[in-house]
Amino acid sequence: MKKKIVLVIAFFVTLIASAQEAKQELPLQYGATNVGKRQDAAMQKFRDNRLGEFIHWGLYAIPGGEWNGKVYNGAAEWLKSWAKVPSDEWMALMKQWNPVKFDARQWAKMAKDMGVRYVKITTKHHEGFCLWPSKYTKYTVANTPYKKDILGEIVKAYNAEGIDVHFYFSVMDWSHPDYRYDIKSEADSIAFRRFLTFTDNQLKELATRYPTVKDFWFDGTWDSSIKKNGWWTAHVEKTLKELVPGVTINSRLRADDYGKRHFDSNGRLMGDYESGYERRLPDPVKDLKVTQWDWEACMTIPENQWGYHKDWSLSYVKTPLEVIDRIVHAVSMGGNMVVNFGPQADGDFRAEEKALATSLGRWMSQYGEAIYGCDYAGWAKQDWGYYTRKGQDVFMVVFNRPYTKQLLVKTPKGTQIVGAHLLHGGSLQVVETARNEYNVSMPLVEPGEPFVIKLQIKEEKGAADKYRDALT
Ligand code: H79
Repeated sequence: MKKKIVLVIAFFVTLIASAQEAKQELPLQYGATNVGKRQDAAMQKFRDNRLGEFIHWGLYAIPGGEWNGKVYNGAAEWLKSWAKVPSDEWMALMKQWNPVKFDARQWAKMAKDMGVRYVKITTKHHEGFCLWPSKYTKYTVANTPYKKDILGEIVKAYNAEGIDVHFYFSVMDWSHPDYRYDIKSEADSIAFRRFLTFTDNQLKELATRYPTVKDFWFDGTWDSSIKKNGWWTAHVEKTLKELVPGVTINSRLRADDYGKRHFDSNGRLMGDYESGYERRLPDPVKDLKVTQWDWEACMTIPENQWGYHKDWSLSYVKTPLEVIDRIVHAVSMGGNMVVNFGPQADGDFRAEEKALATSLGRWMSQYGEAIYGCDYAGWAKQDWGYYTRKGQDVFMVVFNRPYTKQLLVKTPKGTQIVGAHLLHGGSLQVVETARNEYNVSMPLVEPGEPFVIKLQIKEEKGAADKYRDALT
């Protein structure tokens, strides 16, 4: 009798659960295109690169945050909006676009020395000025005193250094008369259709002129006009993937049938990686859900300046160690980090950025083994810093020195530590203090900077499988 009741209850529980599941699953025409993480070689390369350089370069570098004698503290690339400058007046800056010190090979060398494996360059920011000679607008480098195809030179020089080039592209375009923030009438709808065709043309132009492009990173996609045209974002993703085999696309481009952005109405990531982490990072303990998908964060060196701003004293400027902390933090949670640079109007980098690049390069050349190709380790976070993992190698990146001189490590069930050594240094003592708990001793001579310990581990079969499951 009891057994019967249990069976009946189980039947109804299953029925209710499957009914709920069926209710939750909305049929979508323009939802996610991938099931889980992409595992092809191009995506693997995107992921293994881990560290990128963002470059914001456009007309906004000329005023550098100042308009008619007033300095605006907001992001310099938004100055046109802060100072309410009409488009024709803003575009008159093109007459001053003559970056005589621009040397793409020098930029690429700086990037290489910094240890970045890819660059994300603003082909066109919200202002509408194109760094390539686009056929579809007059607002391009071709119509400036400088004339030359800046983007083409960048692609060539960075590729020659073995650095992947990703294109930043703002859909929102303040220079285009057909752009609409919302669609409120038939006339808006017709104008915005023309705008989407213009954008399609520009994107096809970029994909065909620069076929080595590895990624498109869309921005300026939050307006209602775009949310009401989710079909178009799916169409862009599809078209670019047909034109450029292996190309990766960020989630920020995408809206689904219902205008839901980044994640579709069924909760699935759209595009190939989540790109919502702008100037912020997931919590390393509470937000482990991010390890389920690919993601990329981006950061500024001052609080919020992407384009060149003449006065960096108006906000806090991060130190090289704080930048390195964010890079490691991202990788430890299975993400990439892109560090932003805003070159000057003359084509050179400001002294602070050059100094940061040098510091970053020094650390990456020493400890890059714990960054490139590394992923979330799946071990419980400890106070001394972050874990990263590549295959059987688990790295401890130590940012905080304990007075106890012992670094606590808790391993997952079935995982043993059999050795530890300082990267580029000697072996360190490991003491098992409890089941799955160890003390790894601090090096006798402290490196005086965040350093890396490489652990040798032994895993029972089940433990390794569990780790692999976490990656899929
Ligand atoms: O290119 C850099 C920034 O210029 C750009 N993305 C990075 C990589 C960026 N800045 N802000 N944003 C993206 C999001 C902007 C949101 C806002 Fe608004 C714009 C807040 C206020 C104005 C749009 C309008 C959203 C809310 C109101």
